[in-house]
Amino acid sequence: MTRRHHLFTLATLAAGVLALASGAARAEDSVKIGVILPMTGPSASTGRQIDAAIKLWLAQSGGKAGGKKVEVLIKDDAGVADTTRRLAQELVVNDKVVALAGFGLTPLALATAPIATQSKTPMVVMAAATSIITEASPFIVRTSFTLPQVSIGIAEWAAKNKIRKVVTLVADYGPGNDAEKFFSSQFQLNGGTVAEKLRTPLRSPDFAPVLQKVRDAAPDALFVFLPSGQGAQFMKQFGERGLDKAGIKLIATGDVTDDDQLNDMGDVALGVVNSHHYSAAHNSPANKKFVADFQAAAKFRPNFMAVGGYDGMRVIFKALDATKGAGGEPLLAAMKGQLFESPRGPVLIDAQTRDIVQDVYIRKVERVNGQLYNVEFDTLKAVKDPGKLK
Ligand code: VNL
Repeated sequence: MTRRHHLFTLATLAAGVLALASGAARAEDSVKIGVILPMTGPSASTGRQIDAAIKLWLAQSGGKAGGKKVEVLIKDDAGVADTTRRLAQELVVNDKVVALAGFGLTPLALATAPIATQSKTPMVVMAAATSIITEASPFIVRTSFTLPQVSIGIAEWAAKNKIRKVVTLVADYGPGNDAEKFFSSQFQLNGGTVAEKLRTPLRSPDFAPVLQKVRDAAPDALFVFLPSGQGAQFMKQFGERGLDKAGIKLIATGDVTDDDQLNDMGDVALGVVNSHHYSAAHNSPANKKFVADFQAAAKFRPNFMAVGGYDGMRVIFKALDATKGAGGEPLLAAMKGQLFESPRGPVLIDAQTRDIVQDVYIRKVERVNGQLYNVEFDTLKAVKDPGKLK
């Protein structure tokens, strides 16, 4: 080797070392959050809503927390649990994310829970709502809601409003089981009768046969829980089969009269009384600003999924502020006990259960300035998940 060649090699090496060092410095100045959502498939509206909410949060916060730049990696699991688990594994091992977030359906959250536990990665559930989820890993924090939490209010309202006999109809999986169980026991406790408990499959449900059974049973009301995205199709068939005209009142959780689809449901939705934790019509300055900013950016109305995503980002960012960007157990600890005003109203991340405590509203679908909204008319304050009071 010539002397000149030696010098050249040394210079190249030195440049390489420098580049590596500055690369490391850059990496230390940023943290990553891994978000897994159903961006395609039957629950794509949930992915679209949460994705838009995350982008709004990033724009408003400047994308920085704990003095670091926050990079959000969004992955599509198409609503398939095996894919969610694989993506979570990759995000933890390869991308070294400080937190996992998203989870559009209960089975997707449950499939990921062991990865959060093993890797000690905080996992923020922004959508899925079966009570048991937070017990699947001590690293899970929830910013959505639970079905027991929102099903009890409508059961009490029904019992107080001359509804004596009810048929229930739920999607046949975790959140549907929760809704059926907690609605029924609360309604029966208040003197009501549940004549029949009907279920439809999570995938490609056909509502015609169950609606015929409802017609035959002739209850005062039909109580319904279906996951976000199925409400419009259900409502259409409820109207087409003339159940509204047959004097069967429709009551539901707010998943059915979802703000994502409500405005296109037409007159059949008018007057439907339901209970939930968020309405785009919630009357507070914080919500008015949220809805205006969201609509300006995304060009559609935010629903309860968007608020779960927006608040989830807030919880992660405030925790990163507290840990100066560190992850693991300190980040989890900084999420517990957070208390703040959400667009939905006041919320608390319960330090013991890691689940959300929030107001639940009784609402009625009304036309406001030519658009359909869930108009809140009663409030149950600071409701804890009744699924955990066993
Ligand atoms: C779940 C619960 C999903 C409520 C939903 O929509 C919903 C779930 C996709 O836990 O799977 O509205």
